[in-house]
Amino acid sequence: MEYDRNNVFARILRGELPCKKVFEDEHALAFHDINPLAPVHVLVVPKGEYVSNADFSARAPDALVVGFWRAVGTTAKMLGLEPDGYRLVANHGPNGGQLVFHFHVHIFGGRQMSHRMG
Ligand code: DGP
Repeated sequence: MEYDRNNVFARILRGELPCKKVFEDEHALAFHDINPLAPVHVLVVPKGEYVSNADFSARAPDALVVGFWRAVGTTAKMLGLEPDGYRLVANHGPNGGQLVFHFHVHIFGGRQMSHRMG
């Protein structure tokens, strides 16, 4: 699938749409999900045009891959989720339930997660 430059996360990254920002650096932006599924539900998106994890892991420069995952860890820590733990999810394609086609990782926290997966 080709990257759509007008997807909502691209527009948030360009500042065209508002978001409740948690963390930002040169590699990533983290903000609260508009439709939270847990007491804490934050999305981390890399800065760059990547449709999915397959696209990101294949094409992103090494520094961006490392910087992105560091930003995920920093964001979880800033949210105070470290001691009790949290869940990371990345939906990929139709079977994964991906709705926004700009690669992102969900951070869920603030309660015991109820399913092992799926
Ligand atoms: P998915 O692509 O299935 O991993 O989920 C996309 C998530 O993005 C979904 O939980 C809702 C969230 N979302 C969609 N539009 C917006 C938006 O405009 N702002 C924010 N903050 N979140 C959004």
